[in-house]
Amino acid sequence: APEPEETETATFGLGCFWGPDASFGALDGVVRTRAGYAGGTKTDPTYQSLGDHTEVVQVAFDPDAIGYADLVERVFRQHDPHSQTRKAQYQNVVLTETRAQGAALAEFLRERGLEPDAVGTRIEQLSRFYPAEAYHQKYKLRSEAEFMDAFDEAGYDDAALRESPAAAKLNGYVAGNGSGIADELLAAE
Ligand code: MHO
Repeated sequence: APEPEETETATFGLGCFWGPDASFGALDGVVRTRAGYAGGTKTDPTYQSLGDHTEVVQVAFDPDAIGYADLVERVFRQHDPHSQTRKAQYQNVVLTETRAQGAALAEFLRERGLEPDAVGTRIEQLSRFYPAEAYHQKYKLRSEAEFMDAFDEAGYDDAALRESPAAAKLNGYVAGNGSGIADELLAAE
């Protein structure tokens, strides 16, 4: 399928980033995913030295194919907004990147009767996103030697794999999130 000319990014944390990397990567309209760290103040966090940051996934999506509100819907289906974990690393967080995203999120919460002050979910503006180490990107896909060989043979390095729309879909697929891949493949036929 041809890549959309314009994508928008959305960033959120739902515990260990391996899972949402795969489940959101599988969605139709999600073009790319990046596992990373955000929401804290430490400069240049790493997995071993995370500081006050949270594991997050940043998805690049085609706004003509899937809306920010659809993504938010799924974020709130995948966690309980009435609880939160103590450890910053695994907190549920929505990090808005634009005023429009902030407004769409506020609208979603209002419709659900969720008072922003009463929900456990952190809701903040994204200040900076730090991509995680290569071995955390497309984590599930990395254990599939035959798929990884195919990317190697096609000349993909770690950064290319992280940014690859095909890798995002396959990562979702091998993790058991099938939906997006059939449509993508059929569209390419
Ligand atoms: N408990 C998980 C967390 C990994 S995730 C990148 C594990 O170590 O297998 O935080």
